[in-house]
Amino acid sequence: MLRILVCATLFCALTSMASGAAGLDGTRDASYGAALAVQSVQTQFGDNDSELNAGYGKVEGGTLFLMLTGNLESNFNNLNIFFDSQAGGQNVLQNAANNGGSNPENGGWAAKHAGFTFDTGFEADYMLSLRNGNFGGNRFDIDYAVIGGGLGNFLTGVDVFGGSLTGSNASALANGIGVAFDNSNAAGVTGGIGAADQTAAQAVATGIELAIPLAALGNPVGAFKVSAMINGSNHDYLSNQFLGGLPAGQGNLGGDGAGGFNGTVSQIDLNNFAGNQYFRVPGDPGGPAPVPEPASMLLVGGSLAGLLIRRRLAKTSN
Ligand SMILES: [Ca+2]
Ligand SMILES: [Ca+2]
Ligand SMILES: [Ca+2]
Repeated sequence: MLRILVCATLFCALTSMASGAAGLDGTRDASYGAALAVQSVQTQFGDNDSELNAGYGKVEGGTLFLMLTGNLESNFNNLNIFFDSQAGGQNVLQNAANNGGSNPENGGWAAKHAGFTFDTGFEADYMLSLRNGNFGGNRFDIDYAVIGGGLGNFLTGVDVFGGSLTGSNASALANGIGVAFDNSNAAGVTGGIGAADQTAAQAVATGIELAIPLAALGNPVGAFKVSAMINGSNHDYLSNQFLGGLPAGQGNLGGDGAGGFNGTVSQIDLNNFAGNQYFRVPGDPGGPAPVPEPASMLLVGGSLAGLLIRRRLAKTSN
């Protein structure tokens, strides 16, 4: 009887973990807790058009919920989010596999990034690219790419909100990634290149929200890293909106790091800009305990058996 009760309790714990998902609606709810990254520089890509105010993340029931508050202009500017969630990967991004590198060819991003360098310690494994605009009607598109995965190793979700720039779709991509976009922010950071008002940035509650099954990120165990940035529609002109942020005083990077256009972002080396242009997402920040590893499961089993034996001993000694 005791054994059945214990199993039922374990089952309840496991199922409550799986059902802890927040509503995917583009609004930051309280369960995200404190920001993991806060914008450090005003936007030079359009106040309330293209701005990243702060980044939030939590892992629940095997899904990463990632919230980037702010706006994404409806001109097909790309919000590119890179994940360093596995050992290895590319600190220096390579070209597409059909052009001498190892990356998927979706959206032509890899050819524009060949040579782009992240801060030391960030080795990208996966990428999401999100954009919205009007081309044959309003649409919001999302791409997923496996960095170093070779030709064709990507997924594309086209017009995932059904004729709308904003909305929510819990299965926007075939691997179960969901996305929501609320573009209503009219506050947060302002236009310019000065220091961001970080209090205002943290007050913003709307923007891009993603639900990403950890399997789509290689099933990372523990904390992993995210680098988010807004690029132009052709992946060849970087804004100054990154998370983690660029230093105050920094304008758009463009293609040459100083706002100039040269057709690619290949020359950009984030080591040349103070601070880490990435942030860490805890594996399970303040949430329920992760599913035990097999070794600790044995320990639990062992101690339960011990408990049963002790109770039997206690009974017989009565
Ligand atoms: Ca703003
Ligand atoms: Ca990596
Ligand atoms: Ca840096």
